[in-house]
Amino acid sequence: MAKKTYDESSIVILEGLDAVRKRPGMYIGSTDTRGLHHLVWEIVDNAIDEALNGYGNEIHITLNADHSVSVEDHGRGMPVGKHASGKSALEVIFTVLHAGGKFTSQGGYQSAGGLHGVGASVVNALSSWCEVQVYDGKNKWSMRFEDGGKKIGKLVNLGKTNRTGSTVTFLPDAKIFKNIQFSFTKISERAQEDAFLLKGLKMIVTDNRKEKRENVYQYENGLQAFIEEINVDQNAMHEPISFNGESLGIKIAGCFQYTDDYQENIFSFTNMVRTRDGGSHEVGAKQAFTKVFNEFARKNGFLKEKEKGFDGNDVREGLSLVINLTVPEELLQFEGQTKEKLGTPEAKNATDAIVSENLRYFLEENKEVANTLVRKVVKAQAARNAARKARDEARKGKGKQKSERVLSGKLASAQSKDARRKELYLVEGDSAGGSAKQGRDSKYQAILPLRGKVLNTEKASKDAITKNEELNTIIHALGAGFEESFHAEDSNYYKVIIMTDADDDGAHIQNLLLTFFFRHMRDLIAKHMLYIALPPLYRIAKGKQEYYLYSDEELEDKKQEFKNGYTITRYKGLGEMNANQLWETTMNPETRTLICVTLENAAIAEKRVSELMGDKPELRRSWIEDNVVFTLEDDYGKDGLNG
Ligand code: TTJ
Repeated sequence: MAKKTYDESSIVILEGLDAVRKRPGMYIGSTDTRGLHHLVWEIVDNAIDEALNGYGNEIHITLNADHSVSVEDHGRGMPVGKHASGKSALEVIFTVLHAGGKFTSQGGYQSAGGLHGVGASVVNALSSWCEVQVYDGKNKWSMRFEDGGKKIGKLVNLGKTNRTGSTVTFLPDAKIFKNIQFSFTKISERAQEDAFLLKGLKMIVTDNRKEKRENVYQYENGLQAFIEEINVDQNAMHEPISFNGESLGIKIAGCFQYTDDYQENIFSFTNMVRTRDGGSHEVGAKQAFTKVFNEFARKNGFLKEKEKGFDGNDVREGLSLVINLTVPEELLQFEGQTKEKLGTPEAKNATDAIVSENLRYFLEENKEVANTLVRKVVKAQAARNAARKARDEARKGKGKQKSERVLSGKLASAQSKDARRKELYLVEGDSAGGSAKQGRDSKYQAILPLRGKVLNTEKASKDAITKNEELNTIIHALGAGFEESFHAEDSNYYKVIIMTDADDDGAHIQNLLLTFFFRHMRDLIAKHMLYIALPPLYRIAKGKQEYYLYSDEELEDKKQEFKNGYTITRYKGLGEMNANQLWETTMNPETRTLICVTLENAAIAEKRVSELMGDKPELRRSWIEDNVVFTLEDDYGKDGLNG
């Protein structure tokens, strides 16, 4: 192949859009609901960028009745002029894969921060159709693509206009995405987050699919509004404290507030993009909190000279903190597989400096609040020391008798000592529990059958929880502590798998268990150690062929394929499968499908847990759908499962 040199300003990966369709996961991570929403973020980020540059402060996101989505901004309008290639710039934006860059009026690609997505062309490639409208203040232009980005007609002039802006509408391709239902809640939350971060930005999210709904977000002091939202159901210990500053060329804005809870909520952003995996700015902020609290405690006699200082975890119990950095292009650096971790080394000291200065000032100026906060930190430190001591003793064997007594009976434990490979199955009902015990890989898989309903921990006291037989067994089986002393890495099992029937009762049990883990062992979810097993809904057989099917769509497909002469078994519950079938379909790591439970937005999700426990099953179901992100353990594994 002939070597070519590319001008830095126009890095173009010369691949067709079909490459995106062949391996969508490479571009958008997955083809589950997370991947589906990634398409929306991609388009919205472009509109936000324009607002961030000062052009237009209103963005509409509309879920249309035909399941397409429209994003409209009031910016300058995407460029429609001829590009060097002879095509219109608009066509290039939607049909050429760019190395992450953004189109500039000069016709090159501007690096938009490394974190920004993959470009509008990827969205186009994964859509059944995609339509673009541009208003440039003189003319209205339009262009349409179908079937994965194939241009239909030319750039069309639709007449005169004096408005400016861009609108993109697309319908995700149902051949690529298993489910093309957008979540109004998820999109609203993201839009609200953008409005929190960009002062004055108005985000309007409209759902026109069934009953019309609309959310409008706009804030003058967004970071404070963000903190208030996070802490809405908590007892705040003081007013939210907002701060701003600049250090080492980096602008830092933030807000924090302590509640009497033990949970720590840190949200960090860089140039408007969420840095989910933290990075140097979070390290700097944490460093500042630890340092300033220790300083203050020593200065004011809360810590004696010889006493050991607080560690970071003590200081951050009950802290809600949001920081938003504006980092100049030349300093920007992201790390990690998903590039959601800030790498910029300067951001650490810069954030430390600004946070320290403001926190110090706050503590000095509000002595009474400061004293209450330090006393809370002292308590956290004492609790942590006590918990560590108890764990050490339990390991040395002192606590062993007790936990063995508790564990006797129902739990069938696994033989291996390698916690990282061990799995704990929580199984609905004694009969499925029995099959699971027979069918399992007893070296690595432990089984705990759950009888009847699980305790609703939303309303239960700590005492009631530890007295509850099932929950107590879970706590002791994991052996990693409880509530503030819970440490996922100490767990005896690195996968906890909830296995219930695929019916309403099963969904209810899932909910109760999720609530328990969410409230009392949240770290297990944060560390991606909690899973839901997906048992098949049907078995279809024809002659010697047999398939297990996990959805109605899969069943329809198979029926079409077989045409006739097949038999279908509908599984109403796990109990209808024998031990062997249960192993093959739901427990064998080679063939099973697990859904990993992750927290998209822990704080906002927590708010919903309270709402959902109002005992309305519909609410519960939609809470789970909207707030807990179910990611398949291996998104591509499943495709090969039935074929
Ligand atoms: C580029 O330089 C000329 C003026 O406009 C600049 C630009 O790219 N603006 C722009 C892009 N505004 N809005 C977009 C945009 C909006 C949506 C909804 C989707 C996409 C892919 C881009």
